[in-house]
Formats: sequence, structure tokens, C-alpha cells
Amino acid sequence: MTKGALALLVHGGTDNWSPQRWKDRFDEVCEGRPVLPFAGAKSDPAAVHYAAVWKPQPGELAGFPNLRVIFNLGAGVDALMADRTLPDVPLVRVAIGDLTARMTEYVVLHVLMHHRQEPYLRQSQREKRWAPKSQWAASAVSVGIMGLGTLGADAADALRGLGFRVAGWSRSPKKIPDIECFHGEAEIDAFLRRTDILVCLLPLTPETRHVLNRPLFEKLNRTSPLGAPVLINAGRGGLQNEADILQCLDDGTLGGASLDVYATEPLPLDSPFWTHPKVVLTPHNAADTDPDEISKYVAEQIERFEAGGALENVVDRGRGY
Ligand code: NDP
Ligand code: OXD
Repeated sequence: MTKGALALLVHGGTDNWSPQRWKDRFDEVCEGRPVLPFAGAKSDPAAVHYAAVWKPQPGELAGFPNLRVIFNLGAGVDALMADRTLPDVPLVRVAIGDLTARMTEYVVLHVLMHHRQEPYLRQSQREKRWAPKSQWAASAVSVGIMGLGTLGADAADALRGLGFRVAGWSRSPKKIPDIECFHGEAEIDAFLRRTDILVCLLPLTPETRHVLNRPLFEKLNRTSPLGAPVLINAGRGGLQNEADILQCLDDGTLGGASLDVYATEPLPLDSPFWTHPKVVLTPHNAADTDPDEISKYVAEQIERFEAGGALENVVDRGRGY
């Protein structure tokens, strides 16, 4: 019997987002199952039981009458949640060790960069200035992670291992050894007050949109060894008020920022972030997506689902993540 087809909705892109690369990988791991690129899937929509997608056009998924599961090819599902016609079937997101390890590398790299005064040292090097500043210990710095889920919890663990004082903030209460855990609106001020380096790994939902704004930055600790608090955002651009970030960097409310995500991506050429001396910018590749790992994860989930097993990492549509 022919297996239900997998529709692949990945539009354009190069490298890891090349539709052909995904098609080749899925063909390898979905033995006996037709893998239909978007044009093929459109010609026989009733044959499609599964969709593997990254930022599909709103309405695209509604065109498959026999869809059973949607697999988002990344961790964040904000683009899908914005589609009011999204079929009411389980929506599975990526939560795998490969992606988590990549994000933890990014977070550790950028926390260390600010902690070890790298922007200052690189500038001194360019100017041939031998001008060491005293360096404080990791144990003198409080890192606060907004979002203590798959990614935030792993980054917290790695930072704690390096000796930082680590806290996290989430929606529901948590207990993690040696991590100070805060949750909900009632505890956010206490969380911010003790934070020198703020790392944001929240999902973008109606509740979290523009949460990174001036009133929040003003609550961060003003007495840290870094001089002024630092922001690191690798969640989503919609979490940040970009005008507030720029003004806060300019008036000293923030001492620096590492940004991987932006309100508009690719970042427009006229964005002041490109050349801002206090901004360390990366092009939304904090945790790059590996088609080899993710196609295997999706194929395994389909096999388990068809054998009567439970899907993993199903999005709670009510919460939006
Ligand atoms: P998870 O769903 O595992 O974790 C989300 C965390 O955020 C949870 O701890 C959750 O709390 C918390 N949270 C959600 N809403 C609120 C709220 N209103 N108030 C307080 N806390 C809240 O997601 P992941 O860790 O896997 O991923 C996080 C995000 O990272 C993704 O949604 C995506 O946007 C981004 N990302 C970015 C990448 C990049 O390359 N830049 C790559 C991959 C992901 P609770 O635990 O109580 O539910
Ligand atoms: C993701 C991303 O959500 O890469 O996985 O941004």
C-alpha cells in the first residue's frame, strides 16, 4: 500500500533552506513515502497526509484536505500561528539536541564576549593600544535567561558550569539545581533587578511581543561589573522594540547588545544596527537548521505516529508555543 505523502513547503533560500536539499534528505529517510515538493503536492493535495514546512504562505496548508500532522522545520512556530486558516491537526516543532547545542554555543559565545570585554579589546587592537582593563570573574556576573524551555534550560546549565550566577524566567514555576528560577508577571521585576546580562530565548506570542523595551531595560541591575547591562536576543525580532534598544544603547541604559533576530529580516541596509559600535550582529543563524538531523527527526515521528505512538513536541495552540 502506498504510504501517505509528505508535502514539503520550503520556499526558496540557499544552503540549509534549499528546497532541493530538503527533498533529497527526506527522500533518503522516508522509505516508500512520496515526498512532494510544493508544486507536486498541489497537483494531488488529497494524497498528502503530512506537511514539513518552514514559513509557508498563509493559506497554503489549508489546501490539503487529508492532512494529519504539520511538522515545523524549526523550533519557533510564530509564523504558523499567524495563519488563521491553519488546519486543526497536531503541529510539531523541532526540539532536538543538535539545534539545542548550536544555540547554547551562541549564548555562551556572546555572554563570554561581553563578560571578557571583547568589543573593547578588539577596538584596542585595531588602534594598536596596549590598554588592559581589569577583568572580573564569571562569578561576579548575573546572567538572566528569559525563556527556560528546551533552549534556555540548556544554555543556563552551560553558563552555570562556567561559573556565572544564572537565573531564568518562564511562564510556569520551575526547579532547576543551582539556577534561580522566576516565573510570571509577579516575579519579573525581581528577575530583572538581579540581571547583568539578559539573554532572551522566548517564543514570539501575543504575550511576548515587544517585551524587550525601555521600561524592562531600566529595571536591569545598574551596579554590575560590566558597567551597564547587556542584551542578547536570539528568540525572535518581534520580541524587541528596536527604537528602544537603539535609544537605550545611546543613553547608556544598555551597555551593549548581541542581536541575532530582527523585526524585518534580512535586516534592511539602512538599519542603524549594522554600524552601531555597541551592537554585535549575526544574521539569524544562532542555531542553524540541519536538514540531515531534522529530516530524520520528522521521519521517525511519522513512523511512530503510524504505529500508534505519540507525537513529541506538539505545540500548545492555546499558549502559542
Ligand atoms: P520552548 O517552548 O521549549 O521554551 C519557551 C520558554 O519560554 C518556556 O520556558 C516558556 O515558559 C517561556 N515562555 C513562553 N511564554 C512566556 C511568557 N509569556 N512569559 C514567561 N515565559 C514564557 O522553546 P525553545 O526553547 O525550543 O525555543 C525558544 C525560541 O527560540 C523559539 O520559539 C524561537 O523563536 C527561538 N529560536 C531561535 C533560533 C535562532 O537561530 N535565532 C533557533 C531556534 C529557536 P514555560 O516553560 O513555563 O512554558
Ligand atoms: C527556529 C529558527 O525557530 O531557526 O528554529 O529560528
